[in-house]
Amino acid sequence: MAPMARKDVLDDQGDAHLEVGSPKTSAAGVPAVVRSMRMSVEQMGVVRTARTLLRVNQDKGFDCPGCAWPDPAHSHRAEFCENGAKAVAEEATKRRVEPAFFAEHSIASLREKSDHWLGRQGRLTTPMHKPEGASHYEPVTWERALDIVARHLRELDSPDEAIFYTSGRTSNEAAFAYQLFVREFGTNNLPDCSNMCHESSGTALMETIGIGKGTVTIDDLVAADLVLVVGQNPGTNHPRMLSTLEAAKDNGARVISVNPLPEAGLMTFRNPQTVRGVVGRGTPLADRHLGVRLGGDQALFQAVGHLLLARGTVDRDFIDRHTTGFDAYAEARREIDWETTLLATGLTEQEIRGLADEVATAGSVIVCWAMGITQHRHAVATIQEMVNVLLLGGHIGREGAGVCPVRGHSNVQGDRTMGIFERPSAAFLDALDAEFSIESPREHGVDAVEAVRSMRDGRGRVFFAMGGNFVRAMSDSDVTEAALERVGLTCHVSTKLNRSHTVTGREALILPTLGRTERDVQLTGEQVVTVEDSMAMVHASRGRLAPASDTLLSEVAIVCELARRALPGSSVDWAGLRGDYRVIRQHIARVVPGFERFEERIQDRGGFQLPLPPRERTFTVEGGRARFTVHPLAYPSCPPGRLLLQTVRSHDQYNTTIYGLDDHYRGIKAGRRVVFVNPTDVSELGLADGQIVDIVSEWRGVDGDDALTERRAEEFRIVAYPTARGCAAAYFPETNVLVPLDSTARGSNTPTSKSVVVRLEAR
Ligand SMILES: Nc1nc2c(c(=O)[nH]1)N[C@H]1C(S)=C(S)[C@@H](COP(=O)(O)OP(=O)(O)OC[C@H]3O[C@@H](n4cnc5c(=O)[nH]c(N)nc54)[C@H](O)[C@@H]3O)O[C@H]1N2
Ligand SMILES: Nc1nc2c(c(=O)[nH]1)N[C@H]1C(S)=C(S)[C@@H](COP(=O)(O)OP(=O)(O)OC[C@H]3O[C@@H](n4cnc5c(=O)[nH]c(N)nc54)[C@H](O)[C@@H]3O)O[C@H]1N2
Ligand SMILES: [Mo]
Repeated sequence: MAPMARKDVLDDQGDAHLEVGSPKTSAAGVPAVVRSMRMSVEQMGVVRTARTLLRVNQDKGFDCPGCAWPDPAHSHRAEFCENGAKAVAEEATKRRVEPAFFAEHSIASLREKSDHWLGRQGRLTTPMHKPEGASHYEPVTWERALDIVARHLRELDSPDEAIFYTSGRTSNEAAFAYQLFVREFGTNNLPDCSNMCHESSGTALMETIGIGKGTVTIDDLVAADLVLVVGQNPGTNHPRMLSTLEAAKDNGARVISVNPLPEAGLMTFRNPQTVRGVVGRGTPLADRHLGVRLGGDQALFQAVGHLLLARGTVDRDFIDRHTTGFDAYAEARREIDWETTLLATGLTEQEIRGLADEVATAGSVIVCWAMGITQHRHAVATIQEMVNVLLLGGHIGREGAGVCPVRGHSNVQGDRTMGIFERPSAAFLDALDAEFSIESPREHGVDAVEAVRSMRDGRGRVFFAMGGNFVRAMSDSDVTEAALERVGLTCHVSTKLNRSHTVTGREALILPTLGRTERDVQLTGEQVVTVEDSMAMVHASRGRLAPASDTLLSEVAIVCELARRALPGSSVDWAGLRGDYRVIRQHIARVVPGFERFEERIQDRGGFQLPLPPRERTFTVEGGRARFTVHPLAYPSCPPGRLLLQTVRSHDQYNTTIYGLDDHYRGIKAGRRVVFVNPTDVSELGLADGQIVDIVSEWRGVDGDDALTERRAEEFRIVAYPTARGCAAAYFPETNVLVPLDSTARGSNTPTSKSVVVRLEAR
């Protein structure tokens, strides 16, 4: 294992030039658009920039590869945001990584480079192969590359020795073909980025309301009386959500942010698309900000539940007709231990009562959340407590009310709908088997964490990735890297170079593919793909740009060609699927509920919405009722002298892709190795603002009684910052080395990226 050389990281990340300014109190506005154009023009040139950005989220254009926030239902104006523009520029860049690049750079030398440097090299153009024992990747033909994968798969003792990862940009068509191939091959080993992301939401919602997705639409948000934004930073990660929140506010909604950090986008929003945003002072978005302690949300929502019950402001009719478990819940919430509640939340009783009053008096309430909630040990319980509070007021299946887990990757929700799941339902597999005359395995496969264990322990022998950057995205970087190095073959279908290409099995392949912005031409002509957004709207996406290289194959083509080689006697017409994606959609229409008349319905500009039964108060849980659930109070404990660290995104990154080294809204310039700490904690720890420290994580096992293990991330600069007391924040992926593999959420197995016990060691 070669840990990233510090020197290179310092040179490249320019931390020597790091500047810390004061955090911003408003987001977006003109400077944001100017900044994004600068990056676009640098990567694409002026003409390509204008031509490309005009197509984003447009009729006959492509779906933005940025986030999964939906397009406004009735708007004919294309919405465009700074970070969407960056995501497009990253893909549409004119820079190229050609075979000569790989001849010049050994794999070992690429491994010394930072994520930022790797991404900046440009688009991958040619399939590349690292033969066993070689130090460099060499160009290889598609035929030979796919034969190599097929050979490795054939040589396994069991299909379960292969692992097939998916990131969340893969289209519905590619995802469907991929999971079909994997299941016909004989395994459910389909981990995906969702395992590290919203898995806790899926688990929690499936158990309580019968569907693992959100229940609201954009129109609901605009119609809501009260929107809670909990554990989410939309100013950076879902900038278009701010326009929706602004519309909601114009309509009289109140917005409350619950977050250990006072994130700029929620404090004031300067909408670049309105006159008020450009010349005015912007819209103050959050009416209240609750600076909760990391992991304090379960305690907060239990307290709100208690207060609503005490006031008697509950929707008795809804509870009686549509729920189960109310009596047990009411009994569990009858008493409240204020001391523990205040300790867990870090809030005052007055703040908590204030929140409960708002919920009690609002006619319709929506709770939005993202990684601040899902990446904790008790994430599933926390989400279910939020559901409890909504159920108390009948805030599901009513206009302007419901749950809104805000998804990350632009098609992560669609990939799951298409069957990218290690624990598929029997109904799904039955339908798949009937459609294709195959026999899918019924045994569950591995998720992302189990995939690492499986490779670490020598069971997983082939790692195939449809997109993403697994070694950087996963927790416990050193363990994950060592696991990948044990396998016989690593194979990545990718658009851009990343660190996962440098941490190889004995043999390795990089298969370059089309991005969503590019034209996809197959035998029957130009193809259309589809995606599903965070609100279950499915719509078409048409790539418009010329492909980055003539040699690229689409993800669908790669899957189909691989399947033809790996499954010689297959009953599936793989060439037919590749030649005409409409054929894939016909299959999807017959296998996946809600996709009837698929082809016809994607002709509409806005696409169509998949059925969300809870909107009609139909709950596909036992007894047809939504479930109240009872959970013992949990919150992360942190020994004295230690801090609870969350790992977050800066404004200049997309997950493991580092666009630049600034975090504008948090006042950081030209560097990423910073750790944000409350000023009082800084001085109580005997440290100083600006001091350079190592961050050392301390892990004593799931139950806290194992022997202590430590993990270290070196050379971070302390930035005194108004985060909740006892809490700290630093950027991922640099800090993924600190998150222990076994530290995961109960029930969803999601790494606890927002809750790592650390100490800061002066250097
Ligand atoms: N530009 C850009 N857009 C993106 C991404 C990107 O990297 N860059 N990533 C995409 C993906 S895959 C995803 S999943 C989403 C992620 O979107 P977010 O979830 O917004 O991303 P994070 O940066 O992880 O921010 C977590 C937020 O939760 C808060 N938080 C942390 N812990 C707690 C807690 O215990 N309680 C509460 N109440 N709050 C807490 C943090 O302070 C922070 O504001 O964004 C998507 N969109
Ligand atoms: N510590 C910590 N770790 C985290 C998180 C955290 O908050 N903290 N967040 C987690 C979350 S929410 C997520 S979703 C995961 C993200 O995990 P991943 O999805 O695995 O990671 P990304 O960085 O989004 O993947 C970027 C790579 O995807 C490839 N790519 C981009 N577009 C395409 C495409 O269209 N097709 C193909 N085939 N490849 C493409 C490019 O090669 C690029 O380098 O990370 C997780 N890891
Ligand atoms: Mo995500």
